[in-house]
Order: sequence, then C-alpha cells, then structure tokens
Amino acid sequence: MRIAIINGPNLNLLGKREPGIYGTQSFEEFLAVLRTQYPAVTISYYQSNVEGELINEIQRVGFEYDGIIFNPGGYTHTSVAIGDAVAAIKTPVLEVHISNVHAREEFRRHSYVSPHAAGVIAGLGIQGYAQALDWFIKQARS
Ligand code: CA2
Repeated sequence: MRIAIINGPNLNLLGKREPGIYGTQSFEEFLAVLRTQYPAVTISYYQSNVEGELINEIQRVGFEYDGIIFNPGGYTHTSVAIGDAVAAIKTPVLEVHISNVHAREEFRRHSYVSPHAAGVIAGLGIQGYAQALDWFIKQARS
C-alpha cells in the first residue's frame, strides 16, 4: 500500500516555532516513528511552500497511490487551484489540520479542499496524520 503525505507552506517549521499551536515535534521525527509503526505501508513525504509545486506533487501521486494525507496549510483557505487539483485526481484525499481550524479565526473555517476530500481531520495535533493513515488501512481491508 502506498500513501503520500503532503504538507503545505510553513509546515517545515513544525517543532521550531509556535509550539502552543503546532506542538514540539518536527515532522521528520514524527514520520520516522510512523514508518516504524507501519512497516507494510510505503509512506512518501513531500513538503513545499510553493503552490504550483504542491499541485505538481498532487498530480504525480494522484493516479498511482492508494491515499493522500494532505495538509494544505494556509492554501487551504485561499487556493482555488489546489482545490481544483484535488478534485481532478483519482486517489482519495484526507485533509488534515494540526490545529482546530474551527476554533480559530473565521477565515480558517473555509476550505477550498474539503468539498473534494474523502474526509477532514482537524485539531488532533500531529496525531491526526496517524489517524488518517489508520483510516486508509482500514478502508483497504474492508
Ligand atoms: O492547523 C493546521 O494544520 C493548518 O493547516 C496550519 C496552517 C494554517 O494556515 C491553517 O489554517 C491550519 C499554518 C501552518 C503553519 O505551520 C507552522 C508550524 C510551526 C510554526 C509556525 C507555523
């Protein structure tokens, strides 16, 4: 089973800034644990701060992989193009947000991605990615 994790802008700063909102662990540390816990799953990881690069990666994995776990970062709330890319691919996408976007500023309540996602996880911290991975594994078994 192949799962792609894609993180959008500023998520390369995880563990370095704003620990109160985004936690203290870097994504690379978390990913190493995830790969150890799920040895049967091939987990690719891609992070970019650039909108078009994220779209290229969505298209690259979007017809071959079994699932995409996608945190579009701030582009969630602004990018028609990223929403269009998610709508255009075959692979199901779970949208993940580390923070509870519904408990923050009003503008974070709208997502251009959610209408095209299989589901949305928000506010569970970095563990939301593990929850998303569990869901894809259980879906594949059923
Ligand atoms: O909660 C999330 O995962 C977000 O997608 C994170 C985005 C934010 O714009 C969304 O509304 C919700 C921001 C990512 C910024 O990541 C940082 C991580 C560490 C330190 C500073 C920023």
